[in-house]
Amino acid sequence: MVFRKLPGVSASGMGLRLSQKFVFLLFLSGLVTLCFGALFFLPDSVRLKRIFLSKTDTQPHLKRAKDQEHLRGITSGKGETSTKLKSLSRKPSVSHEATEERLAGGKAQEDLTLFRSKAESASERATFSNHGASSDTFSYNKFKQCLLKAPLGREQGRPSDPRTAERRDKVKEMMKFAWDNYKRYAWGKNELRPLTRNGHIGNMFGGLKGATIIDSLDTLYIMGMTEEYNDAKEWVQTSLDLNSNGEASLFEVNIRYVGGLLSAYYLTGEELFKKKAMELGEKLLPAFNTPTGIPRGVINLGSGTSWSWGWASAGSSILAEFGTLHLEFVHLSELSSNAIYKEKVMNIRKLLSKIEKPHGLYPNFLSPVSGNWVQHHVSIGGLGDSFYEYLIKSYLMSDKTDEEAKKMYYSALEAIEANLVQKSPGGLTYMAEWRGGILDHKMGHLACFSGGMIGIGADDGVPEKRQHYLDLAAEITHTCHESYTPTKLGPEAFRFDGGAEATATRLSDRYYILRPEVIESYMYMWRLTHDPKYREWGWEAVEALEQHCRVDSGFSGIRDVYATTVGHDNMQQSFFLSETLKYLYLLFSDDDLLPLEDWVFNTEAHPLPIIRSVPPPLSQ
Ligand code: DMJ
Repeated sequence: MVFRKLPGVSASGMGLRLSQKFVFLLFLSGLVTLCFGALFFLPDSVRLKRIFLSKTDTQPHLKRAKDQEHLRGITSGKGETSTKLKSLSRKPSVSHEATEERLAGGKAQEDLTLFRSKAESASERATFSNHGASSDTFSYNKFKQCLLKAPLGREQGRPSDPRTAERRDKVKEMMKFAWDNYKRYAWGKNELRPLTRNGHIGNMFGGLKGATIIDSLDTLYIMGMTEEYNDAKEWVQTSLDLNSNGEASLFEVNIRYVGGLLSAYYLTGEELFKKKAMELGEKLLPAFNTPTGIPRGVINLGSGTSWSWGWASAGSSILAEFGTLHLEFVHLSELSSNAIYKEKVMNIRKLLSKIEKPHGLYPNFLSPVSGNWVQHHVSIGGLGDSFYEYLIKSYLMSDKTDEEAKKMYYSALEAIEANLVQKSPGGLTYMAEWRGGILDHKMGHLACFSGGMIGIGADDGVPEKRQHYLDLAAEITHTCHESYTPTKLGPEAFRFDGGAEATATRLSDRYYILRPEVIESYMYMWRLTHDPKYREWGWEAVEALEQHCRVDSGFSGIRDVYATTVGHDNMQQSFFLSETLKYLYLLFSDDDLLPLEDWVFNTEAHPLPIIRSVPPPLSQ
């Protein structure tokens, strides 16, 4: 740059003036930067902060170019208002510690309501709503204030009736026994082998380790097992390595790891869990890079390459796998303010909503290339099950705003009732499987979750069918209880033909691998009806687990539920700690421990909060 000499000013004098100006400008820009930077340290409620920092996207680092490209489209404002998720935020900040104490301490709901009524004037509430709809960053504090009740309830849900409290303590002891043995013999591995006293890694999680730890975090937390929870958290901090390079089941990694981490985050507020959930969520995105956006079942977590299961007909994807991502992916978007996750699952939804369905039913196999059904096998058990579960739970988790999910769920249920629901000669209601119009009179243990599912959806059906749905839920749960005999544990599949009434007729169907589905339905039916029989049935299961599955160093599945002397399969499944024991504990707890008004459970029993965009009405 050339400086022209000013009249009466020497070159050195001009240089001096210029450097003074430069120093002044430097000082000024420093001051501006300082003021702007200070905005970050202001509480969320300060208006200046809301004006200047209202669009702080937390865009996670993406490895794959395709996803980066997609993200750029979102963050650059393309379709921003339509894709942006409503935030949970709706209140200006109050003392974080005060709220934490109320909620974590399990104080009663009145406390929280009182706290709200004091803090919120009508105009403030209007502001929260508006703020909630436009804010980009997730505030854990605000999320907690959106809950109707304290997650852990009064006295952590301890029932006042001594017998029930004793039963609950027994379940906690079982959890401690299962956990301690896992810790002692299989720490960091995926599951415990309780007979040989070692760990099992398997090939379902693509080289990820510690499935039992991730699956147990929330169970340990709600049971108040602080020391064990802290050990689990420390392991996540120091040893959970997500940079694995193996072939994983997209479905299993999602429901156990992503679900487990999300739930641990929402319950505890530990940023570590959120960070890990986001990191893992990103690694799952390449599975959706198919011509239709329907993900394939298997993904290499390192390279992002994905493919279909070898056993799935003609390279198809499985309904229960690609249909069981919705809850977790919506929450990934919620936490990251990045719409990509929700878009992926909404795309699946769109295809399934539009596609022609034989008799209104959803077959289990779909081509990720053509988007057509590959064969007409329909089942509420394995291969289909949690797709239906996630429809009604998507509706509930959206605070009953996701009308499309609701419509799809009730139409599917209507088709299931018309085509699959049967009554046995002995009067048992069951769900048969459907193969291109031909019924197979068999029900899998997995299908027994449907008692609970139909139960939680009963109240939102058309008024004239609500009682019918509740009755149907009770009938199915009853049938599943009937299958639990004579060890009081149930087989993998049971039949209703050739004179069979909820019994396994094949040797290969007689095993029990510590599955939760029947107990899951007891838990929901208890919450919905308070019929004491559900607690009694749950207790029968506890006694049977103790008698047949408890071995010296943990719990094991058994090979034949009809044998007088059982053989063990040497596997303590991670879902035993995540689901079976959690549902039993909830069954013997008061309803305010993880109240259904605030939480939905993913298919691995990890509680995820209902997303509220409108503040709940204030109590007087
Ligand atoms: C769990 O991993 C989940 O409940 C899944 O939806 C089905 N199978 C197991 C438990 O049986």
